[in-house]
Parts: sequence; structure tokens; C-alpha cells
Amino acid sequence: MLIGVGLSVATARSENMSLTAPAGEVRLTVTGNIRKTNSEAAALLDDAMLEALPRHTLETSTVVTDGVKRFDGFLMRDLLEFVGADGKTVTANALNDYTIDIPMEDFVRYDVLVATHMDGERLQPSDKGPFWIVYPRDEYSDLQDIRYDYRWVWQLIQLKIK
Ligand SMILES: Nc1nc2c(c(=O)[nH]1)N[C@H]1C(S)=C(S)[C@@H](COP(=O)(O)O)O[C@H]1N2
Ligand SMILES: [Mo]
Repeated sequence: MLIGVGLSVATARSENMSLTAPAGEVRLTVTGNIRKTNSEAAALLDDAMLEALPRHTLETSTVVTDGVKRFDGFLMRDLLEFVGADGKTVTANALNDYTIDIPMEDFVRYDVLVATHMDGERLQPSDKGPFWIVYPRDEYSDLQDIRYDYRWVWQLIQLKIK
């Protein structure tokens, strides 16, 4: 009986922790209301796991750079699906302690990019890296607004789903 109970607990646990463990350095951590984890209540993601997401490109001007830039990365929508996120708000945290709540609906309505590269160069933590949330600003006049500018989090390292 005791062995049976132990086994069912172990099985339930492995079903929840359904992501493989990161092999490399953890670059992005997702916590909160997610179905897929690989540590206690978190999805710890390394470059290899993030590079396996469908790649996406976006050209746009930004409020902090000159002219139109080419950004490469993956869609926030695909990342959220990968970790089984379910909620109304995504709290984004940056290396410089910047924190902001972003409505989940942004990622349904728009192709919001988690950029890894700008003009072909890997974003570095010393600048806007390792990740920069980039909106398709030039495509939608609605996005050319200070409320959205706040959501362009650079030096992104953590997301919490609520
Ligand atoms: N990591 C990080 N991302 C950030 C910020 C910040 O301080 N740190 N500032 C936000 C704000 S308030 C705006 S308006 C835009 C542009 O910031 P800036 O005009 O202060 O350079 O980036 C956003 N992303
Ligand atoms: Mo700002």
C-alpha cells in the first residue's frame, strides 16, 4: 500500500515537471500559472530550448534607437504556449529590476517578439539583452503610445503568469 501511494505521487510529479531540464545557462525563467515546469514551480529555459521555438522576424522603429531596426527572436505567444501559460497578466522582470504588468491579450492581438537579435547581432546583457520585448509598433498606430512603450522591456530575465 505504501509503495503504491509513493508511486502515484512520483507519477503525478513527473507529469507536472514535463519540460526537460536546462542543459546550459538559464537565460529566462517563467513562473506563476504554467502547466509545464522543470523545477519547483518554474520553467527554467536555456538558449537551446528557446532557439527551438519558431523563429520570427520583425522590422520596426523603436523609441530608443535611430531608424528602423530588424529584430529576430520568437513570439511571446509561442513561448507562453510552450510553458502552458494560463492567465490575464504577464509580469515582466528585467536585470535592472524594472518590473511591469503586461495584459495577456497583447500577445493574442499582436505578434509581440521576444527579440534575441537586433540587426543580426545577439543582444547582450550589457545593453538590451539577453531579451527585449518588441512590439510591431510601425504596423499599428494603436501601439504608438506611451502605455505600450512601458512594455518594451529590455534586459528581460523573468516572466510571471497571473
Ligand atoms: N529593462 C528595462 N526596460 C525598460 C525600461 C527600463 O527602465 N528598464 N523603461 C521602459 C520605459 S518607461 C519606456 S518609455 C521604454 C523606453 O525607455 P526610455 O525612453 O526611458 O529609454 O522602455 C521601457 N523598458
Ligand atoms: Mo517611460
